[in-house]
Amino acid sequence: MSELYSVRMRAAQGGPHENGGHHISGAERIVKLEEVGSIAQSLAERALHHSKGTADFINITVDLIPSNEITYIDCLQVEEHRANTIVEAHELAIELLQGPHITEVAIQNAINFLKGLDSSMRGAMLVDATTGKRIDEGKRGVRVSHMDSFDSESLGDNDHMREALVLASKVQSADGIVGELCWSDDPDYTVGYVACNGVYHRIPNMKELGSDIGGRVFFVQSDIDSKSVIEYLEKTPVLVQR
Ligand code: PML
Ligand code: MG
Repeated sequence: MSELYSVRMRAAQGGPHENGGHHISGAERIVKLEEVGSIAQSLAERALHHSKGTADFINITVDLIPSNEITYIDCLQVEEHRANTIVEAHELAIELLQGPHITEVAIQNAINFLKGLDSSMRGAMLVDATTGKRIDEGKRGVRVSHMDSFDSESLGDNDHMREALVLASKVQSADGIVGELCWSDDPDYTVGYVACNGVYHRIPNMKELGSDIGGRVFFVQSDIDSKSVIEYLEKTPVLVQR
């Protein structure tokens, strides 16, 4: 088998993220050597033609993944839902996530944390699934990385959905994570999702059209070893199979 490479792009406006630049776009793939050049180019193009604005900082990182370091996981099942208003969408999100592992207060808090952001975070918040308290520190959040799908193209031509499904599958495969809530920070994209119990539930109208505030919350069990979970989410190379 030929070697695989992780190709990751992050883009910002007003300088690099680490100097306070505003996050525009981030995306990544795991591909064969022959595809590295064309994928790097298409990721750069995306950062330069984005609904959140034109990036003035783009970082593309490429590194080899030794094949024995890759973890293979299953893709979540997809279920499509309807909701006519934001209120309906959030009620549905609560209904779907609530259960033995996640309390209603935790979900309500998570919705309020996302709504209350004054600018989007690059990473996700971690919220205790029982108490609803936020347990990650600082403004960066947990940045899930080093993942792709085996047959990325067959997941369809909606980049938002394909990438979110891959990311959500990795997140749900982590020990101690029991659910996720997400809506996009892209102003023209209002479909969001919740993930739990092996299912990716797509929900329309999760936020106002035109809003550039969005993000992710991961619901975690109280006794989680957050250091090793974060290490898995950010660093372990994962390929999602269907
Ligand atoms: C994002 O763009 O950051 C999140 C995308 C959510 C995708 C929801 C879907 O269409 O399934
Ligand atoms: Mg985005």
